[in-house]
Order: sequence, then structure tokens, then C-alpha cells
Amino acid sequence: MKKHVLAIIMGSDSDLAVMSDAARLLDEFHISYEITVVSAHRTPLRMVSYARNAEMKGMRVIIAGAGGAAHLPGMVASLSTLPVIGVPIKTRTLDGIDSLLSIIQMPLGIPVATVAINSAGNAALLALRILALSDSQLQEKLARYQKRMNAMVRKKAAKLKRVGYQSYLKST
Ligand code: RP5
Repeated sequence: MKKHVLAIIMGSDSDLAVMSDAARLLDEFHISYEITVVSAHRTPLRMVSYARNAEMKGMRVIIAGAGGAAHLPGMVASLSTLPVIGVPIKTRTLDGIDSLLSIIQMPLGIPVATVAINSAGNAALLALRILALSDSQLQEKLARYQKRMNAMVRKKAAKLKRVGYQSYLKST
């Protein structure tokens, strides 16, 4: 069986559309991951066994998305010593502020690195940076990724200068 080095977990399949941004980025970087639903509230015992076994299975980082009373990232971090990156999911009632505050305000001792609301892509990039500490090829790939972004922004700035803001807006 193929060993996954990263886990993408989420409290519900309703989080999948957001969390798939992380999966897409990891695909782009050819990093193996497991993606699944683990609910802190609806499947607490599954959450305990998932978090307890993750390191033994070869996982290096866990990305955990949750919305509302979002206990999943903190609970998983409390059950393991792996780095956990929390993704607050935007909610219909409170716009994800509930998720953000639930995930980010961890007490001393159990850290969760929290990204912006719905920012699963940045969670993946942060996880890649952690892996890259012991993988120079991955570090080079990340540097190339940043160079491509840099070039894209410079190209846009040059176009804006060339055509002016009105034509630019019409062309986008
Ligand atoms: C959380 O409750 C999940 O992470 C999800 O964001 C939220 C709502 O879940 P569903 O009612 O859509 O399944 O546990």
C-alpha cells in the first residue's frame, strides 16, 4: 500500500469543495496524501484513532478543515505530535468567523497553525514548506512556484501600465 505523507481531513463532506484546493496543489507538487472525512462531533472515536495512528502510518503533517464549532484541528493536535494546520471553513450563519475563532484560539501546549477562512491552498503550501525542510527537491519546486507567481504579477503590472486601467478592466 502506498504511504501518504500528508493527511487532508475535514469535518464533513460539505467542506470538500474548499478542501479540494489543498488536494489540487498537492497533486501539482506530486505529493501523496490521504483525503477523508473525520468529524470531531459525529465520529469522535474515529477521530481519536485517526489522529493516534497518523504518525505511525507515515504522515508528516495533518491539514484539518472544519466549520462552525470547529474542534477537529485542535482535537487532532491534542492526540498527536504532528504539525496540524487548521482551515476555518466559511459558514452560512456567521461567515466563518465562528470557525476561525474556534480553530485559532488554542491554549498553550497544543498548537494549531491556522490559515485564513477557506484558505486550504495556503494550508497545502505551508505543509509543503514543512516537508521541504528535509527535501531539497521540494524546496526547489516551491522556489519555482514562487518565481512563476512573481512573473505573473509583473506581467499584469506591465499590461496595466501599457493599456491603462479602463482597458485592463474590460479585458479581464
Ligand atoms: C463541521 O460542521 C464541518 O466541518 C462542517 O463545516 C460543518 C457543517 O457540517 P454539515 O452539517 O454540512 O455536515 O463539523
